[in-house]
Amino acid sequence: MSATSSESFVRGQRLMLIFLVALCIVVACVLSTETTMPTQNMSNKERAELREEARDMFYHAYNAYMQNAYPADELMPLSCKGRYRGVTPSRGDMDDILGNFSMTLVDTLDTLVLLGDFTEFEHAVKLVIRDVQFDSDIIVSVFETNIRMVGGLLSAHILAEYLQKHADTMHWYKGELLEMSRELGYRLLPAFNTSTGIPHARVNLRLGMKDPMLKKSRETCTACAGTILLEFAALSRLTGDPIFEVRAHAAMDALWKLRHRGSDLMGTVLNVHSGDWVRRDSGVGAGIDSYYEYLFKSYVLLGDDKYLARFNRHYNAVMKYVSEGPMLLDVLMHRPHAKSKNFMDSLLAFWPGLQVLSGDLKPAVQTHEMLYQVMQMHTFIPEAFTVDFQIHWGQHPLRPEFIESTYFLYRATGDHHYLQVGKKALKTLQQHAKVSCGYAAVNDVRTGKHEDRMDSFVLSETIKYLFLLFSDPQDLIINVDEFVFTTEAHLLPLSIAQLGNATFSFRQTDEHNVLDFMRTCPSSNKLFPEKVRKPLRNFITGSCPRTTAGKRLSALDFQASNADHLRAVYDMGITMVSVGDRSQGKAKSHEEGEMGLQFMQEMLELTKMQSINQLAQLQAVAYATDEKPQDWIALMAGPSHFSPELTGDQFVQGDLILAKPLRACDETLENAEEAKGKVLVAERGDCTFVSKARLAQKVGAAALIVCDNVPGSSGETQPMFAMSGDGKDDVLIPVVFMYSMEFGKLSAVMQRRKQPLRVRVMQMVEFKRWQLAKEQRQNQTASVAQKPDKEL
Ligand code: DMJ
Repeated sequence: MSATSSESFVRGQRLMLIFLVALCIVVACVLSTETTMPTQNMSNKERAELREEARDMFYHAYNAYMQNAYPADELMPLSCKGRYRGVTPSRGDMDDILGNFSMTLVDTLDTLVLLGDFTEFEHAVKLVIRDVQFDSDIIVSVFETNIRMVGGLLSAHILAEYLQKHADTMHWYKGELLEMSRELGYRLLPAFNTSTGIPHARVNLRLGMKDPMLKKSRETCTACAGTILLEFAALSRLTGDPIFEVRAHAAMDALWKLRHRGSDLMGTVLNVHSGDWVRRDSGVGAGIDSYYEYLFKSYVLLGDDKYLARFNRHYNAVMKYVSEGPMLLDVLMHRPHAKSKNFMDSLLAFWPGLQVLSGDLKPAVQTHEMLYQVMQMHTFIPEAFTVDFQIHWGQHPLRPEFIESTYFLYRATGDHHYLQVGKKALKTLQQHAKVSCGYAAVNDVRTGKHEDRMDSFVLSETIKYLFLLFSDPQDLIINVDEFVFTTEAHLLPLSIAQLGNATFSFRQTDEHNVLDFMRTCPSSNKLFPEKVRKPLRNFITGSCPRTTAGKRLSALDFQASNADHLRAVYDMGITMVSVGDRSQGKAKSHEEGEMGLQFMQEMLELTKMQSINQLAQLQAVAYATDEKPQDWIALMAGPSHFSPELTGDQFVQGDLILAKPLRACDETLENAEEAKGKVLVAERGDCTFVSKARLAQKVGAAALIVCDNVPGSSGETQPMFAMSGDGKDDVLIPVVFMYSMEFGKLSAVMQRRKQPLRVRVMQMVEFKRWQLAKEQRQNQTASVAQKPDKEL
């Protein structure tokens, strides 16, 4: 493993001191003359044409599915046939979505109503009632079955009753879909029988948890367990059976208890029995995404303040640790200052939409802008892309998240930019994903190669959000503002909150006047996202290759020794003062001046953050000097992600001993007996940090120091980093890393001493505090000693 930038946390002390006062004046002057221009408006005619194109897209995909795949769960658009669980060759865990229950049709029912196609809706509902059954010996994902099937059935039931009432149709309908969703809900319930109340990830539709394949089931993801409440609350309130809502609330409560009490962040994978975290990465994308979404939307749908309070706590934590400018980068929930990944995943594209709903528009505009640039750069947003916007995982299964956020941003701002973005997304799908039998996922955005896969969310979300974006709310049969969109874009009416049992009525559509929102201050109609987007316009342009002109240099990337960086900083109007040299920066253009301001803001934040991180995370290996045993010296060391953190006045003390063999990569050590209770030293290399740590723990060492294998390396000249593990947390002894120069000093003392060298592994900040207290005590004693006798 190398000390990558994502792992480094000690950079502040090496950043060149930059003076910015003069610069800020220069830049501010430049910016004061700046005006911003809104995006070109889209005509009503064009918008209507795009809405009709979205409708055509829907029917192209829907008809392909109905004619060639139904009653299968999914359409395989390249082979133009249905995908059946247990019949079509397995794709492994991915197939847990499929329950042989006509998933695409169920998932799509409410879109038919939004399109105003009541005839097809009625026909489709009849098919579902006739054909779909759940008594199958199949293991399915609880999360996916809930959001796609339970959610699909519930919203279709709600809309069927709505049409009975308002469109004088479907009078034969007697709540069959609600009964089906109740039955499916019961089949999911055995998954909730865990000691924590957090549901298992999978369940057998017929056997519950009694399937022998589920014996070892224990891990689930945060989003999997935390994306149940909307559907289950609706199910309980519509059927009058409280069990679903009770179980879903309990799961949410249990998850909340597992947050990290220091950072307020959640991990991604946990053990449903013990409640222990298995993966502590924390972001807003894969594995967590819809848990945050459901906290907020549970508040909106059910009106329970508890969920808003929880959402706010998490939201603040995300904005503090995960959000970095427009980017959202995973950190470790227990070490939130250290980034744990250097890539982002496409699922996080839902986040700006959620930010819009929660009222935080500015960061939503910024992140959406970044994602739009990623999309333009790679045609589609790849499943995962690096911090410099290169492809990490090139697949694109025609996901909805980016279009969903585009829709919410348009609804909140009325800015036609979002219509243009939607147009681009729509045309891209038409050009690169449309095949004769539906729409095919893209296997790799670099090659554009297709995959024989059309997920049900393409119809239920991707195309639905496109259609909604280009539709005027007044033209829709239902007032979408009276509904909450579930994570699968199913519609649940807000009136559910008023329901104690099985009956409810829709609120009148004129209950909320749109004008009320326009009168709010500040009015969302007056917000001007262009101003926020503009500085980010070149955020990622030119990052491939990295050095191309136009890419904004961020403070995080800045290196004082890099001539290009110095020039870029100068061009942004920043005056730098280094030893004996003074060059007055003058912003070349308005845009660069604006970038300069942003750069300085980041630099200030970074310096602040780094000095805090540096102190908080830096470890120390301390020992008493030869001369005065009461005087201690501490050498700088780095922490690890996989071992317990020594905090406060905690330390581990022991005699130093070198591992034999030094690399400590074998089954055991030659000097295993001797190493018991000691602070073991192993050299970096040949095997992973964590395997050395496991060996040290196995032989009973009190702590492990891993010393670098690169001669001359030092924490004084290169960034310190935290050693990565493998996601498991079985290492219980402290493990620290020392560069060669620092370890060299320790080794020299060790060799000089006749007695074993006793060391303390502790936090550097604690060592400093300890030293300071000692000095103060000494000073006090000295001053007392100097005081004249008569004053005593
Ligand atoms: C959908 O099934 C849902 O939006 C879910 O919350 C996340 N993944 C897919 C779409 O990408």
